[in-house]
Amino acid sequence: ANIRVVATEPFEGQKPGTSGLRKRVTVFQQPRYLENFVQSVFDSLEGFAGATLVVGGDGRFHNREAVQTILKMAAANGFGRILVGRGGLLSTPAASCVIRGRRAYGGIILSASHNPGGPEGDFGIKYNIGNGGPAPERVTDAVFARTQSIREYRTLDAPDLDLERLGTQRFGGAEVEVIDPVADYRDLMARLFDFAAIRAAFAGGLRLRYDAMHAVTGPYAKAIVEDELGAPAGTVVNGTPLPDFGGHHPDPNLVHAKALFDEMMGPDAPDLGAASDGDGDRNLIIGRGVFVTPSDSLAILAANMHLAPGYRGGPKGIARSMPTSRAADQVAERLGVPCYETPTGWKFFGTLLDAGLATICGEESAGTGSDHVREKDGLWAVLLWLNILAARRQPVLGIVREHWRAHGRNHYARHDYEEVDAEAANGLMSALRGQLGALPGRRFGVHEVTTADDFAYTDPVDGSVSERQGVRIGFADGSRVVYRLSGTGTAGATLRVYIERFEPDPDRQGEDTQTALAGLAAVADELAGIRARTGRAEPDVVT
Ligand code: VG1
Ligand code: CO
Repeated sequence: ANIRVVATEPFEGQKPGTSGLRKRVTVFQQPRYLENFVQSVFDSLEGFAGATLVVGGDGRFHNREAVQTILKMAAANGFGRILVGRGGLLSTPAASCVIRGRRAYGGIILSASHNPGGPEGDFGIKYNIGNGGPAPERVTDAVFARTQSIREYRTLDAPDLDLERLGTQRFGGAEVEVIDPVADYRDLMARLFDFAAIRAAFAGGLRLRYDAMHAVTGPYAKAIVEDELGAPAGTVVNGTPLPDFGGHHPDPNLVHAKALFDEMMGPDAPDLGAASDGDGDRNLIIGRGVFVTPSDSLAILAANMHLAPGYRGGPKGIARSMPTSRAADQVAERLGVPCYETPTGWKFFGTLLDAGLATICGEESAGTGSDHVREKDGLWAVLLWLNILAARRQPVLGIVREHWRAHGRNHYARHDYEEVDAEAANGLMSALRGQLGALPGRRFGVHEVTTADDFAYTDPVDGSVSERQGVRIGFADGSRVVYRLSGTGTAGATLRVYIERFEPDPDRQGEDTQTALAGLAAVADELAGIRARTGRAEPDVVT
């Protein structure tokens, strides 16, 4: 096969966001668009000649075409060995697991996560470094700079590779190995969790419903939960990955996983309901009759993870993204371990995990993970919950209530205003930033502002600084409202408003979250002028 150098010109807007470059499929289908980005990644890296690259994606529309393009470019750019999941599939956490376990130089993951797929849907690509985690900002900044000056890319003149045939094939100057996308990951899970105890729990009647949302986790969940742990066939629903996710949003929240929610609130609800997103890094947890907010799930997992063999000593530290509720902080305090507050996006957890400062990390957006990989991991969170249920032999509701009683309850909700006019959204944020100095001391009904700032983060390990990560307003009673704009959307702007109120009194912890937060939500609107500036009376999604 011959290496071909192809002339190209820069495309505008190839700037990676919270998690890689995400655009409409039609944007990625433009000739040279994907090639430019991939070549810009390779141009920003050093010393990978002969090294190993991992490639895989969530199976969405355009995944196969993109995988073929990347294999040819990786071979032409001098990688010695490329590992690709069969069919071009790898969940995001499995890709992280393979990069680490096989000591690869890095990996390319194709996904737009929870965004819809199909010809009219979204596509995405991101680069992960050798620790298995998303490239830090210094790398993504270099890639973006390169996309603005790129003039040529390198590819292989070769027929498409057979992605269904397991094993090694020669490909230009490189070797491509098609791997089972599940095997490495399943082995890792078996080392972390008490599979025998979970198996016994299933045999004793424990019931799980796992909604894979026609996304990438189907094969993983079936192999592990049904085949390995003995849950009855049919435990995993929507288990076949489809290029358009069956026409749904593969977003595991109460809106898009409504059927699961209804089942869990119904008369014949199983013990645990779970779902994961397009690329398998998010998790939704619902107990019989109780939705567990992702922030609470993080806290409860942190408080109970010592029950799993892989985490016997409990966490060395806990990390959460800034907008995530402070439920995890209560656990850290109780355990006497540090709690880190990072900007939104998993890339900020990497240094803490590498340095052994944190064992478990989480985000309010249904992301939880640990130092076993360097991505959030949806199925991992479900298995940890199963391990805890098997060890404690208590219903989810009981575990949640006990947790609140011991640590207090953090009522929490996120209000999303989607596809807002970008100018209006930016105007809202700059107006907020403009009044930060004047806010402390102001009263909104019973709520008095005590602190107001724009979150800036200094990484405690490498000292890198990330500014303007979201506006935080703190109130006298410990409540909090956070505002930020999404970095993963592909159309207009998405305003996210995060609302949190701490309730220490066990007699009042049963209150409905929306009721408990209604007053603060009104303050959040008044403070930022959401209605007035965006013309929206209601959020599109509340999670
Ligand atoms: C969102 C979430 C963030 C998450 C990111 C990627 O980002 O808020 O917590 O890390 O998606 O998740 P943003 O910038 O839109 O708020 V995934 O599962 O889409 O890779
Ligand atoms: Co995801």
